[in-house]
Amino acid sequence: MPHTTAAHRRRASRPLPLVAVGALVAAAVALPQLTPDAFAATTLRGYADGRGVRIGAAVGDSPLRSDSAYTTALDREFNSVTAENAMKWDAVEPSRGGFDWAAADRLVAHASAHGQGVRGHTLAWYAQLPSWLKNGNFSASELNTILKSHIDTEVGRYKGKVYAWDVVNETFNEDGSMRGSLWQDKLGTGYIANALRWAHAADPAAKLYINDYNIEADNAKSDALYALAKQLLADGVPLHGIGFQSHFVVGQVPSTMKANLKRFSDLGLEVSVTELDIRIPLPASSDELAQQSADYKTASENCLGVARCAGITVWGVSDKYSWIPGTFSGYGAALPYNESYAAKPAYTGLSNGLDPTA
Ligand code: 9MR
Repeated sequence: MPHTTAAHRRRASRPLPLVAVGALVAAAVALPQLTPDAFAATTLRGYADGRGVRIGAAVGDSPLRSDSAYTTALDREFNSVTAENAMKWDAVEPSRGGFDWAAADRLVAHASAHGQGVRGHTLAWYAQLPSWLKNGNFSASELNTILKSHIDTEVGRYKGKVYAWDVVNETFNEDGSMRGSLWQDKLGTGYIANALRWAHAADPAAKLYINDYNIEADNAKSDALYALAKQLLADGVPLHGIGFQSHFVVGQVPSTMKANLKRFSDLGLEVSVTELDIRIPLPASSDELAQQSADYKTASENCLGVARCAGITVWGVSDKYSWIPGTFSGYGAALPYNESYAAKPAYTGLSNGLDPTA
């Protein structure tokens, strides 16, 4: 998607009236083709296109296949998608060397049909590992081979179709120490540089990210990530971006978020909000929904106000399928659409965050 050119920005920020569009399409073979990203400026993706950034949503395979209200909202509003689960290790390589691409391919095909980019999620993570891998008791050298082969195969398969990969996910504890995981415990911190190098070799054009939660504020965890990122860059490792998941509680967008994202951007790295949702204790009051709207605006502006912000992804489209109630008992209502696909105040907050004139 040509989302950064000045010509594109001009085209997308001033959409033609429908009558004029019709006349153009009828009259002109030689005029530039209308592209799928020329969406009404008043949709989220219209605003994002106008700014040359991504507005994404995490997509579940089940609603993608079965819920047309879901796909209607997804395709109207978002110019980027992330596989909520379909590209994780347990989904893709359920047995050693035995790959199942069905759900991941479905999402990539859907994205391509709807003018959406794909964020790849995720390659080296402690969770959602298949049991053959978790319980295999592999030596360090075997594990190294297994990780390389998984990355070669998955990144290679989607070469040119995934614009950014969360290569490494959730690798720190809250106090900034390295989190124990299959990879960390057996391979040491060096697995991170290796994973990034292997991913880069498999798709040199994809932007490669380290992604984590509770790193939005300036704190011990983000300090540790900052030090690691700086070291990786000094070592010439192909790290291109930091993903700030941004799973927030209503009223608690960290006050240091923008300055914190800026320090990573100042290293020359892209910054992206990758999993934004803002949970509310249920039932949500109208005051809380209004606060959530303000929080969506603040969180998106905290990224978009930083030079190298590449975009914002929300972790789901509607409250109907959000992971929040299943994990945080008593909380929910975290996304821009409610369970019946009515836009909530949060939608307006996000939209205003993307609209440079709001
Ligand atoms: O939303 C995902 C949920 O459907 C899965 O059950 C869960 C399993 O770990 O993972 C969720 O997505 C996580 C993401 O991959 C990484 N950051 C935290 C997200 C929420 O748990």
